[in-house]
Amino acid sequence: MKPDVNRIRPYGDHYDDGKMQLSFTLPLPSGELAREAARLYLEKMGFSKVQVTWMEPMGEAFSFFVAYGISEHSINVSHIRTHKPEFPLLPFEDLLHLARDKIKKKIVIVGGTTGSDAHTVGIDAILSIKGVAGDKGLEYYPIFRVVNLRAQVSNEVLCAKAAELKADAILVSQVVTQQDQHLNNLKSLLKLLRGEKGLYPHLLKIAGGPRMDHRIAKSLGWDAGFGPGTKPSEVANYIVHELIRRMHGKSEGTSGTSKDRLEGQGAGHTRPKGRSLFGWLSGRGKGS
Ligand code: B12
Repeated sequence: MKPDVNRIRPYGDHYDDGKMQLSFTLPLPSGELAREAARLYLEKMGFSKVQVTWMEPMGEAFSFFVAYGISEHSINVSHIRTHKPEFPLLPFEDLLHLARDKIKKKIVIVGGTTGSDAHTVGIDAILSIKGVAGDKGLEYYPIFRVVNLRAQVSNEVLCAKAAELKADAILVSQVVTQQDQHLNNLKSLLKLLRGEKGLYPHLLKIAGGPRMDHRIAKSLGWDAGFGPGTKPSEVANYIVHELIRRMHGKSEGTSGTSKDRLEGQGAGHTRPKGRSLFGWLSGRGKGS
């Protein structure tokens, strides 16, 4: 069966039936009243033929439900624009070669999980040498100097460390999302970074976490966002290509014309004429 891209609906028991599984919690003790409230709530949302198939007490005052219902809505996917940073995925050796050729210095990366968030596994998967799923972390790449500040790092400390070490990229993990604390935290960190004088104008600001994606990160003013299943090699490639693009105007092997790549990055970030790339990067070049 070839789906009609102008009119995509969920698949439950059979093609195009619109049937969906939902799970949610209501602040009501388990019982017939709670079950009926769950059913009516889903009907109010527009679902038909609602079946509440599972109800379980969550303490005395709450109930958890699993339910099925049919949605009449469809979505036209022919005009949907996806949000992912675009860059070529080079093999390890090729990436090292490109970075050495074009950047000519170690790329300094400062990372951590910020705010009160204590989760370190995600940031370690990206930064530490062991990596994740057989994909080595950024510490394994000789082109990077990685400083992992681990978890519960305050925004002030991260910002100061990035300035002190002349970071080329900061990598922030946010796992706890209750009350949107991840979004608020990333917003305040960005504000701090914008006010910090000692940072490179080309500094890459990269956010990640299980409920993060490129669209969310960009909407907060960050350069890129990476979500579940991210491999360190993807992040390594993004960093190298994007730094080269900012320094040379475009990345090797890419058109550098994707809208994403052009948003929010002014020409002021390009290396001044007559100044060596290394000099400009390290702030030691003519006229720095
Ligand atoms: C392990 C764990 C813990 C451990 C953490 C140990 C440690 N040293 O990290 C401990 C027990 C300490 C813990 C504590 C808490 N936890 Co916890 N924890 C988990 C658990 C089970 C696994 C998280 C994990 O390690 N995932 C594996 C990593 C590899 O995945 P990842 O983080 O998504 O990372 C990948 C990508 O997202 C991405 N990525 C992540 N970060 C970054 C950063 C960058 C820059 C980039 C590029 C990519 C990237 O790349 C990674 C690799 O692919 C999850 C549930 C779950 N199954 O996911 C709950 C979970 C995250 N915890 C949760 C909660 C609520 C808590 C507590 C608040 C509980 C409590 N009431 O005390 C506390 C938090 C305390 C605090 N101050 O932060 C909730 C979060 C809910 C929410 N959305 O807000 C979860 C989802 C559990 C749940 N279902 O309720 N937790």
